[in-house]
Amino acid sequence: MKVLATRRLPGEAWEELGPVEIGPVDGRRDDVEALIVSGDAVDDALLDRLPSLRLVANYGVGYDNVDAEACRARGVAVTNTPGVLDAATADLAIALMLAVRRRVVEGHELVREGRWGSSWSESPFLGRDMSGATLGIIGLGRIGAAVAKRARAFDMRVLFHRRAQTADPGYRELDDLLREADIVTVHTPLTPETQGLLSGRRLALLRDGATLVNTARGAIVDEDSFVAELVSGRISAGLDVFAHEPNVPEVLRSLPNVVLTPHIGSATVETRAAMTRIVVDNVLALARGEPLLTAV
Ligand code: 8YV
Repeated sequence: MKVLATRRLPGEAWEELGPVEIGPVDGRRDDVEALIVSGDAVDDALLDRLPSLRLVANYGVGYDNVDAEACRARGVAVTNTPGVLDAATADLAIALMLAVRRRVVEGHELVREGRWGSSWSESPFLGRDMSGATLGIIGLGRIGAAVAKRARAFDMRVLFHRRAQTADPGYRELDDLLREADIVTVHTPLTPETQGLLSGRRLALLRDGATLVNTARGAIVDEDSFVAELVSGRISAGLDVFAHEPNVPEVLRSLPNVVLTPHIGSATVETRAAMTRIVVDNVLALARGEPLLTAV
């Protein structure tokens, strides 16, 4: 079975696939039956060029890059990598909260640049406590729940919003959650429903001094309005994802109230190896005519 991957994936499991062609989909390919993508776009135009395709194995839990409806219409299965990256992504969300609230990166730059002695007396580098802060989690799936668990260890007050209302005392309507939280963290998938969910109107509901952390997808937030709020200095942010990766709005790069990382939520040796394991097992299942492990 011909397998094409847009890149080689890390981890021992990869070898079990045997020969895999690595590279972009160039021109029409009649032979390719399984395509492994890492966030690359899979749309009708690409599917047209792969008439024998039976599986798109996405290296990631979010599969907004794949037109799943177009795949379904052609009988092409789609798989993702759920479950194994919850802890790593939740850890990064917490790391970004700490980095922003405790001004870790600003402090790091000050020390590195030899400005500690001269400027410390003017600015005692006061941050804000995590302990006792109110955390608002948008999307309480596997990753959101892993963040909630960590937040409780920090003695935070945890509120959440999710699509389905519940009687849980921590549940809030989205607008209320934005008004009430000191820190808001985003953990929904990007879908037509969540695109632009954090609109300019909603961002304006955030309290002065609030922090927004996004390790989900950039397009869930209206980036232009968000940048304007950050430039004003009214709120702060920890961002691992952006609307047009790898492009980051230029102005964000110089703001002291923003910590930026390059989409590394799942980027640990252990987690990426576990993601590769799922991709490989799905491709092997297809080759053996067995049920796929994580079809979406
Ligand atoms: C990326 C992710 O997919 O799982 C997701 O949804 O965003 C990440 O794990 C990964 O970086 C590969 O592109």
